[in-house]
Amino acid sequence: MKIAVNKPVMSEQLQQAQSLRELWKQQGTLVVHLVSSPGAGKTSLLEATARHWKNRNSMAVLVGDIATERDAERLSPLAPTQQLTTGGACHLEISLVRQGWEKLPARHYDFLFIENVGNLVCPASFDLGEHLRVVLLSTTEGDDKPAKYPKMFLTSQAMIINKCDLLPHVPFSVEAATRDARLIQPELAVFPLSAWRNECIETWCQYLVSQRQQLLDPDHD
Ligand SMILES: Nc1nc2c(ncn2[C@@H]2O[C@H](COP(=O)(O)OP(=O)(O)OP(=O)(O)O)[C@@H](O)[C@H]2O)c(=O)[nH]1
Ligand SMILES: [Mg+2]
Repeated sequence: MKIAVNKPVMSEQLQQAQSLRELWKQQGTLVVHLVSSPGAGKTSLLEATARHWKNRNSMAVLVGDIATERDAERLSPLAPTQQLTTGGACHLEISLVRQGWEKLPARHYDFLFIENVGNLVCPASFDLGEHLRVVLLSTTEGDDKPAKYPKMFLTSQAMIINKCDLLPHVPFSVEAATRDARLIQPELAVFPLSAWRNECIETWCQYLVSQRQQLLDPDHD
């Protein structure tokens, strides 16, 4: 028996992600999904971003981890934060993101950050309703990672190269990592910085502001 399929079958998860993406846009929120291997500096980048903005832009954070609430404890003094504990799963899914978002104290933020579980593989396959996916690579991981984990770089719009304060001490070429990543994703915006030393955080924050402006007003220059 043949079954005629006249429209693409979209998974329930993808539909949920798309409708949340649209809702968040209508509310004026740019949703940024941060992915990286464990320890690349996702939470440190969010701490630096919140400190840079202080209260100039409102932001909230949903932070995913396999166990513990440690990242939420770090971020809560700086911004409304919900910890999403996956209980063993190596990535976040949209249902958990939605539950966390519903527990935030307010519905409207300029920026909502989702920090995924540290993992350069599985999170690449899950749409969390974000408008912008940002992959972090740190200088201690080796500049070969974009070529070895291409899907994460292919599905991202920006790449942070973190821990640049360590460049004098580690064999890492920003040029090689950027070249390999752009072979996979030519449109990738690249931000070398140091979250710990607070270096080049302003450039990253300006990029976020311009991305939000573009989302809300695509005709704006
Ligand atoms: N030297 C240096 N260390 C950094 C920098 N950013 C983060 N670190 C350190 O790297 C370690 C991991 O940073 P986190 O911000 O916890 O990294 P993460 O990606 O959130 O880690 P997971 O949530 O466990 O995946 C911490 O010891 C930070 O102090 C940086 O720019 N330079
Ligand atoms: Mg973290």
